[in-house]
Amino acid sequence: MIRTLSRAALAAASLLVLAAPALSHDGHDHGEAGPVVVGDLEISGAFTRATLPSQPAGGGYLVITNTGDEDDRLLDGAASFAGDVQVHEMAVVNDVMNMRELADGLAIPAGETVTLQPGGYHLMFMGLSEPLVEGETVTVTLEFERAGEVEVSFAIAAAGARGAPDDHPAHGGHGEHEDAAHTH
Ligand SMILES: [Cu+2]
Repeated sequence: MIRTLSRAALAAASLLVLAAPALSHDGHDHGEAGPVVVGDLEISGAFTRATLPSQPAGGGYLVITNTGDEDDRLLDGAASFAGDVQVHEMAVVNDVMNMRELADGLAIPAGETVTLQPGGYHLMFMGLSEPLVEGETVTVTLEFERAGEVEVSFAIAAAGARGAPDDHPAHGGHGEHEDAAHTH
């Protein structure tokens, strides 16, 4: 297909300026990558959180802006440090906030910004092969329906970083915790 690349590039460039300072945390910024542009998508603020050796899964968080005229969709992901990467949402089931996989992916509507964050939509790194260590970075390949595949660097923040109220490295037992609730 033919795209108006110059227009997309201009739009992406202006967004980069706006998005760059949007996220900050306690110092360990040295490994954090800048915004990534793929097709009409601009991806920024990607981070995950340090895990305990006993933690089977970790959450991934990022901001995705669709600067184009066509809807896109985050379908899937892959990472060398995890057995699987899934797209999850939080949902209330039987009065309990829990998470579930979005089998059809997550819509990234044209002209809109979708934020994956603690307590909301997020990536789930299933079957961690090693603990995630604060201050390091990991690379995750994301697959979008239209924009295709893109590699994104995720900064590893402290366990419980960025203020999610239910966010602490528990070992399970209460369903609201997205990092501990997985058994599959
Ligand atoms: Cu999850």
